[in-house]
Amino acid sequence: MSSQTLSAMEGGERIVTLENHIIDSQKEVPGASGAFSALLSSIGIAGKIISREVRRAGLIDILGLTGDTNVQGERVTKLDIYAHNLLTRVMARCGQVCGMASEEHPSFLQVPSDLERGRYIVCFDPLDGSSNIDVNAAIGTIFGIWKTRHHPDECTEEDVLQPGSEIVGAGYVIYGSSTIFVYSSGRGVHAFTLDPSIGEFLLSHRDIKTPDRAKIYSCNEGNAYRWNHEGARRYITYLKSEDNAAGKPYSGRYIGSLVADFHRNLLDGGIFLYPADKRKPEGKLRLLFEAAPLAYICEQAGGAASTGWTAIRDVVPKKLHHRVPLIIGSRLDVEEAERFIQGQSATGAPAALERAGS
Ligand code: AHM
Ligand code: MG
Repeated sequence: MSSQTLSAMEGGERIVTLENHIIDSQKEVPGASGAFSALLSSIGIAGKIISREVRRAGLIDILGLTGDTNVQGERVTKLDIYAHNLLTRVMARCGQVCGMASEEHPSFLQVPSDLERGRYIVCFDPLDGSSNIDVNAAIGTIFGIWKTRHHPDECTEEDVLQPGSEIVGAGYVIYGSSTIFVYSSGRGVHAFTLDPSIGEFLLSHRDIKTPDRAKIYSCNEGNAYRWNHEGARRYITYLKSEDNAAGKPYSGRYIGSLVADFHRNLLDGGIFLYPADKRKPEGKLRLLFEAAPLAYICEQAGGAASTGWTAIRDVVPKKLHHRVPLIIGSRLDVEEAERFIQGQSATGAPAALERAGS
């Protein structure tokens, strides 16, 4: 063998595709049938197709895709409905799912009886942050996977109404400067960047751990005057001061696209807040489609997620479109935010005492 060939074999890392990774992870689960792996792979394929469509979104005006019919005379739909239809079709036909729920659909969707049904339930937000498409900001697809409690043929809406603590896998695909697929099935959080030239998601971030302490806070501060809890306002004021636990003001970063805000905070350390407010006393974000899947990912990476009072994983959905206040990100910051919201100071003392002493 020539020395040239030998040096080509040395150095560098193994290139791991999403598919390889899913199969390798399956080998670590004794008795795994491959059903879960097949389901994840199907979501990966849907993510690639949605990515392709999102990449063309800027051409909408030029190609005339905003109407019902494009220049080729083909019927077209808005991107979030396109993503919903695609995911629904892919999930229904992958053979591993018995029922699903989507942020874009009011009711539970059972896989038709003429298709093969599996034991998994999938909840998804097909295109989160879709109001940002027109300004070319990052958007994403969020998904959470649960198991049905019944026989696949008897799965009903009740099977979807499970708390985050019962999730068996979750993830998201972010359509940003790159398309990245992030998932966890309880063995860490891993991210795969799409190489569009070969059409493969390649492992780019192995076993992501989020910092315990944030550098960034993300919230729609324009809503602060109508947040229901004075503690939430006090918390943000505290973050902007030099007297906070970090000893310097946090940076504010808010895209208004949950997946994008979450992804940045996951990698760099950050806290995202969407507190209850007077217009939305129950919160804005949906438990099954947004909060519970991202809480699962965040906890797997060492972070935390809370309503301000309760861990997101413990909230039992009362209906498909159940909404919750969401505080998610670096663990120490989420715990501190909870203390403020519950009327305690950052050190755990009641707010009234702190005010009296100041
Ligand atoms: P969507 O699922 O309809 O896109 O709405 C959810 C989005 C999140 O991505 C984002 O965090 C939030 O709504 C932004 O809300 P606001 O514009 O009120 O700040
Ligand atoms: Mg959404």
